[in-house]
Amino acid sequence: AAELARAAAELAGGLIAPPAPVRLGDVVPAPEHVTPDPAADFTLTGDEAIRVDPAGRDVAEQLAALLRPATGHPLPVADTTPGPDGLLALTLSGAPLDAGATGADLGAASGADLGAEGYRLDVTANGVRIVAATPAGLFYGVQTLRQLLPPAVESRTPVAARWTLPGGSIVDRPRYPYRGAMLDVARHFFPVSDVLRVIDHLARYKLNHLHLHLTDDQGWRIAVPGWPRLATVGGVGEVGGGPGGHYTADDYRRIVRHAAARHVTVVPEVDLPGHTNAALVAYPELAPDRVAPPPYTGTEVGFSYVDPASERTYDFVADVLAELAALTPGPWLHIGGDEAFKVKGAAYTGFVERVQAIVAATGKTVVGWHQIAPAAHADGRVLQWWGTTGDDPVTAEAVRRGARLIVSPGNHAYLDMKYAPDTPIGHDWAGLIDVRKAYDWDPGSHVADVSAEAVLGVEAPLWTESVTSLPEIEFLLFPRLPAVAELGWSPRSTHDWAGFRARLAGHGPRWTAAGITFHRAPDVPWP
Ligand code: TNX
Repeated sequence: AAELARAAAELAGGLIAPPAPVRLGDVVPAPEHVTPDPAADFTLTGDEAIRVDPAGRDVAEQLAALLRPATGHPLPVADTTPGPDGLLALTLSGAPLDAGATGADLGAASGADLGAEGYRLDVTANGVRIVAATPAGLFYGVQTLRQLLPPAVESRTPVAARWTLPGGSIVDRPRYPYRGAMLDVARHFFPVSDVLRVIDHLARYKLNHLHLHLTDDQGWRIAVPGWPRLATVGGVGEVGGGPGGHYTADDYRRIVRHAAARHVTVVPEVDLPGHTNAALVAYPELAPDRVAPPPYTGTEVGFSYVDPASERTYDFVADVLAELAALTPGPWLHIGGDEAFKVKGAAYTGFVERVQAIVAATGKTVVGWHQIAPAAHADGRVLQWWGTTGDDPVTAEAVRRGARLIVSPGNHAYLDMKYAPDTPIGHDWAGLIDVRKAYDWDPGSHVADVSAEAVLGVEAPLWTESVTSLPEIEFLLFPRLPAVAELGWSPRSTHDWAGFRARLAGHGPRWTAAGITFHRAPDVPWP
């Protein structure tokens, strides 16, 4: 039928246009307000320029770079001036909208109301306009615009298609300020190019934090001045005995720059005091017995630790965190703290409290896995909760003392869990996580006795004991990452499994066109 409609339209010289193939509400994460206007579909002619306020120029260039390959349109980027018909406009601030632009909610459209990350997108018969208070908001509007075009827009080579957008207005802003994913580059090492591609995947779904798990028993992946053997010795090897590797300061800066250009903040993690075998191989002076252990290529946890009773350990921690702070423009330093089974009681809390003070001295804010909860509160500190029961009195008590929470339930948000018993890679210690399980929970009320206001956001961690390549990363991310992204972005009122799986289904062809590997999960009605 679509084929026929297109043929008819062509015969009529474009006078009888078929409706847009995508509906305005078919966006993931679900927008806050969607007001379709089917009479206002807009089809790119190829003659459009992208007009933008100078401060939004980078976003306009990104939009052009997204659209040019598949459409073959030149899409020059020009400064904002009241343009001719058929324009794509990116507008910063709360400039008044065109009278009668479209439907409802004009009151919510000013830049100020949209907050730091919100946007308004209007598709009218005359063109497309995105309004936001910040470049980040424009960037998220562009991610939405991209989803309103046919899936072939994701092709990197020219496609003959009608590039029609559905008419109407979207007014949108995130539920949480922290929306993240974690990549474990320690159990298996991944080159910079893979990390950059993961950042692209995050940005597509409006996630704004990439947590890098940089160190573990199997490898130390970041160069540290004054401690060269961490990278050159500790960086060698990985689970299963592969070569491993590490990032130089320049590699790490490339990651940070690529992320920043997509409004993603990098959160570096150095896992302490446990998960440190690779550091001990490189510097046995940090080991409790001062003896270098053999390199570790297995998948057990909880056996290694740096000596919490040695001052040398704190020199090491201070140097490592100072380097990460210097390389990291974002506000967070993650100190791990999980599964340090051999550092107990006061030795553990005393260690964590000293490390929290070291982080504070760098000017950054400390994040740790929820095991650090029993340590004293530190200004602004954030706990990352990864339990599986939703009930954790020790974490709840730390929140009452002032901590905020990133919610990463092992049985909903862990991307390394298998989808089903026959999933070829992944774990099942926290259960099987199909798409519905990844989607059907509420970060705002998940952890008992933690108030909704204490929740900073959500994160989906990918541990990589069983993951060795970019296609395997993508297979575990898609389609569950968009599910967690929607929990982080969309208002709770939009939560609806039936609606979500239908919207998500439309993304399969987008991933195929973009060359992204994904799991054809049976609980999603793929076209
Ligand atoms: C637990 S969750 C870990 C990791 C493992 C993961 C495997 C957490 C903070 N620690 O060390 O990689 O399980 O799923």
